[in-house]
Amino acid sequence: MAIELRLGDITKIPVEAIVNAANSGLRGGGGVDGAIHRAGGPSIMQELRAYKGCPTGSAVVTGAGLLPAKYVFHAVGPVYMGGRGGEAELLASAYRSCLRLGEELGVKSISFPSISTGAYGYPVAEAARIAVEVVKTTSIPLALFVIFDEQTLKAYSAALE
Ligand code: AR6
Repeated sequence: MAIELRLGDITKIPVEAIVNAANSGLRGGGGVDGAIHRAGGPSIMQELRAYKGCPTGSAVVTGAGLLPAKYVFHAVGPVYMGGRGGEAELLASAYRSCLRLGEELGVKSISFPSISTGAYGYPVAEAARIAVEVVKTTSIPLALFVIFDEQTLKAYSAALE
C-alpha cells in the first residue's frame, strides 16, 4: 500500500472513501465537516439522521452525495483536554475505525483530513504521528492525507519520514 500527502481541499480530490472529522452528534459543523456537507449536498445529512450519533473514537458511513467519492466515513476524534483523558487512544481508534470500514467495503483509496487538530485542539505534531502510525497498518492500496494548511502539512511530512 501507499501513503501520500497532499495540500488541498479534501472535497476536491477523487477517492473511493473520504473521511470527515465529525462530532458525536453527527449534526454537521464548521471546518472540514462544513466543507463536506456544503460540497456533498443534503443527501449526506439525510443519511446521517438514521444514526443516533457516533461515539468518540469511532466512525459511521454514508454515501458521498455530490462529492467525487463513493462513501464518506464520519469519524469522531477526541476534543484535546491536555492529553491525560485517553485522547491518543481515541484518536488512534477513530483512524482505525475508518480503515476497518474501508477494508470491509473493499475500497481501493481513502483520504483523511487531520482529525481533531482544528476545532478540537489536538497538538498537530502528536496527532500526525498517531495518524501515520495507524494508517501505515492498512491493507487499503492508497491512503491520502489531505491537509489544508502549510503548518499542518509540515507536521505530517515529518511524521511520514
Ligand atoms: N479539506 C481538508 N482539510 C480541511 C478542510 C478541507 N476542506 N477544511 C478544514 N480542514 P476541524 P476537528 C482542516 O476543525 O478538529 C467541526 O465543527 C483544518 O484546517 O475541521 O476534528 C465538526 O463538526 C484542520 O487541519 O476538525 C466537529 O464539531 C483539520 O481539517 C469539530 O469541528 C481538522 O479541523 C471537529 O473538530
